[in-house]
Amino acid sequence: AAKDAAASGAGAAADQGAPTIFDKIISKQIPANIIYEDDTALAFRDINPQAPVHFLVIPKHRNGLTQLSKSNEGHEQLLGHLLVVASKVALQEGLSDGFRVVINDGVNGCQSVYHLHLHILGGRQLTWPPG
Ligand code: IU
Repeated sequence: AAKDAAASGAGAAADQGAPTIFDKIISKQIPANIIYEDDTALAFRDINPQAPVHFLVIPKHRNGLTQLSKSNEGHEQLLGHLLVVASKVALQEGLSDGFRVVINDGVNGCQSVYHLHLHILGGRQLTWPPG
């Protein structure tokens, strides 16, 4: 349903919150190191990497998902797709020994860009717990 809404153009109207820099990355107004793209998702390298491999997976149409805590049942297909893309691209990036997927939500989660995004980190032994 989320995909259909995005394809029909309803996504833009459904989006809440101000545009972010990710909109300009999606529209290619500003360059990013894009490593995967399909109809609904985009993956690009994080500009400030925290691991040898650090990329973001984002929905092309935000569909109200400024952050994960705005999600509802209507987002299930999109959220599932983003996780599958994260895994596929992680393997494409050589992370066969493992990796981490992070979603920062809100102020306490240290979210800085209010367009839902998954961080995928790998290429070294990560530690736990995170900061
Ligand atoms: P956060 O979860 O909202 O804190 O993560 C935002 C990420 O977006 C952060 O890791 C930034 O380095 C990254 N980023 C980017 O890759 N390109 C940009 O133009 C901007 C932020 I602004």
